[in-house]
Amino acid sequence: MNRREFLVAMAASAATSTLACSAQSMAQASPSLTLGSVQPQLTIPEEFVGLSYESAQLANPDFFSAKNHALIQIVRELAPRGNLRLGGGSSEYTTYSDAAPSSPPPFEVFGPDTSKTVKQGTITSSLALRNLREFLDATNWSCLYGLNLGQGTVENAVREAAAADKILGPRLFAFQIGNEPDSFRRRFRPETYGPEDFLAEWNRFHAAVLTAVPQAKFAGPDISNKLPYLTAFAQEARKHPDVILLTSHYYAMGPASSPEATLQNLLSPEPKLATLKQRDLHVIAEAQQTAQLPYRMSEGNSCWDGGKPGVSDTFASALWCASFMLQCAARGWAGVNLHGGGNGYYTPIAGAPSTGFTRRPEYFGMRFAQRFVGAQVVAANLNSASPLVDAFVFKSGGKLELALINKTDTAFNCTLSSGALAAPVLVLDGPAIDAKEGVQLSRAPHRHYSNLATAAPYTAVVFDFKGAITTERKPSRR
Ligand code: BDP
Repeated sequence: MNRREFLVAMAASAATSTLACSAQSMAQASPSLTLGSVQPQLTIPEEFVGLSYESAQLANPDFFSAKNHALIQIVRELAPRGNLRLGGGSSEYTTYSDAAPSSPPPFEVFGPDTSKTVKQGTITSSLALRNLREFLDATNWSCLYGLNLGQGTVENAVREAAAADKILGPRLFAFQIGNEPDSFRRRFRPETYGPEDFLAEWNRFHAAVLTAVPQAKFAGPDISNKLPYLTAFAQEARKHPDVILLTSHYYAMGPASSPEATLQNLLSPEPKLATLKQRDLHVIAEAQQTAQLPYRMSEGNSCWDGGKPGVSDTFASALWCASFMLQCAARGWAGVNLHGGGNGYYTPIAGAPSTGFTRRPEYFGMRFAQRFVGAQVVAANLNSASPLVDAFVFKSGGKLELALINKTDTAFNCTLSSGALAAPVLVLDGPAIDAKEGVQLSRAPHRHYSNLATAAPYTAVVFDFKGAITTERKPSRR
């Protein structure tokens, strides 16, 4: 922390450690927000926001293409920079060909991919890669590119990697080898398949790709939920300077058919069916430590097996998404790729070139998180509040901002002490928690500073702080 950051941190902590919040419920002890110091090492990276699509979507070269103006517009509006991850279940069924497509695309859009989707035989062509490059240039996004390990040959992976490297150029962030290899067992591999077997295969593909593309960079292991694979991969990554990122997936609930995959569960602090439990988060931190690498949640969403209607496509998913993404940011994760495609229930962007595209509720939750890109995390602890209210504090351009996410049906009031004043600047709201339309992210109607910060029922609000917090000075350490 440099001197300036130290001063801001001290000002923040001295002036706001006594921020007192009070809920409307008189029965409850008055909630309080305690701030610690600014964490300059936790700066939200420029490409924090990400989308994830099925590799099979590349079988239609017109989808990710400069011609798809509507999608370009919507992606640019989501984030001026971001990361597009290509992979998913379908990536284990695709092959690559340098030849021009000999027949029309098998579909216009692909997705959602569920356990029942027919994924056989999609082909990624060099035309699709050239169009993808133009799409990435137009959106200013990078690409995390998945190769087929489950059912593909090493020769085909090498051809595909060489073409992707040449065509995508600087837009290619890294390759991933295999999608959810921890689920290969009893699907593409025998009963006994485990992390060591995966690493042996990964090494074979990795070495072959490097022979053809010596400058290639890699991320992984892109697992579903079996963390021993991440631990083993992190050990292996130490040997390979070209591995630049650790990745795994997260679904808050699933499968979609489970009666427990409900809207209320999605909003709870730890959904019962979550594929990654909070008690296991330390395994990710340890893997990062072992490999000395950043970590990215490279695929995930509200509910696996394609999402749940009435949950994944509602305003609840927007509040979940805003809260989840900011939690990931506060942990120092490099980014989050929300999975989607087609007209799936959980896709943040739905539609097709021929019908146009729509912004689903979750899209606005992502934009809420995007607002804090570039900001530094400020340690914050909301005590005695409902577990359904989250508070995050960030420092950006010398100013502090508070994000309050109220996932309850009652208003949440936060009284600020020490002369601090806050004004709402941005509000994420919707007509009802289960509304599928009408979700919006808009400027707060009145930028009025007061010592009371209020988040209406089911809203996420960004507040700007002023007053004692930014004016207080500490003596210099010189
Ligand atoms: C993941 C797959 C992805 C699916 C998703 C789901 O990687 O392709 O779309 O599950 O079931 O395991 O929704």
